[in-house]
Amino acid sequence: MSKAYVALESTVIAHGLPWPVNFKTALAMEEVVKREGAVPKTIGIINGNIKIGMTKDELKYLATTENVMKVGTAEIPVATAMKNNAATTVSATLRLSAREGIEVFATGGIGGVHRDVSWDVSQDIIELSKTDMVVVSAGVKSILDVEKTLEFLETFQVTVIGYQTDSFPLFHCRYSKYPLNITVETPEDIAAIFKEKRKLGIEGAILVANPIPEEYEVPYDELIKYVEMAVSEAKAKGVSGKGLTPFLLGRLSELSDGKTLEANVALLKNNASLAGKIAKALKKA
Ligand code: PSU
Ligand code: MN
Repeated sequence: MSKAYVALESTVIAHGLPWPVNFKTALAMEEVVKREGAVPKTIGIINGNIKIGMTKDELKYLATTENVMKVGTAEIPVATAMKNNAATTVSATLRLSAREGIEVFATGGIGGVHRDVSWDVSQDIIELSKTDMVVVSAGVKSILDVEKTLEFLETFQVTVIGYQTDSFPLFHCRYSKYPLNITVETPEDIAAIFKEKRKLGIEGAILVANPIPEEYEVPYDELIKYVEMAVSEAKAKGVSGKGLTPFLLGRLSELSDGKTLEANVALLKNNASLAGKIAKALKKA
């Protein structure tokens, strides 16, 4: 591929953010990527058709339509065969965009190991271990069991790199008590590491952990209080499976009076910006 492309996912639009913030953020992320001189491609499935890049109307359709499936890689063929509308998670977006030769992808935070449930581990991690891509995230969502998620990433040989930080960022806040082994300072360094990984035939993604801009972060202690409340509510209500992450993100926003929602939008744009820079750097060297 000759242009510097950046893939964007659609689960955050259909299930991660409320209307109209979802639609506005989808457009804003594309704008940010363009401003960096790269080309955004938001991935989704409409009436069974895989979209690599969506029109404004298609983005609006996914942002407003009821009964949009949330698909990981495992459910992609179901959505296409059944002619469904589907939003792609990190795993599905990785798989579909890599097929098109795209090398950089911006999301908010990857899925991982959930807290306080017997077993809920996202497909995202397995896909990251298999598919070549630079994935820019603001770390792991604060609603997850961060320690277990980091260990899973390690087990599955995902290269995790902090961007200008040596502490693993927690999505809504910049720091956690978990240190990172690897830190880089520039988009060019990330591009160089990705190229080397490809050259050596080491498959899988590089997960770039990019902390939320300081002015938007929610203080750790406050955040954890909301997370614990939301997780225990989910447990009491029996929320599980694909509905769990959207439920928790929604409750955090209510409990924090919209602070976590504002933070989520800010980190998404910040990740789109870094992804654009990395995509450009990959084309230069
Ligand atoms: N980033 C956000 N909001 C989101 C997500 C990422 O800012 O909603 C989505 C991604 O699509 C990710 C999914 O793959 O959350 C994780 O879902 P689960 O925990 O069910 O695997
Ligand atoms: Mn899950």
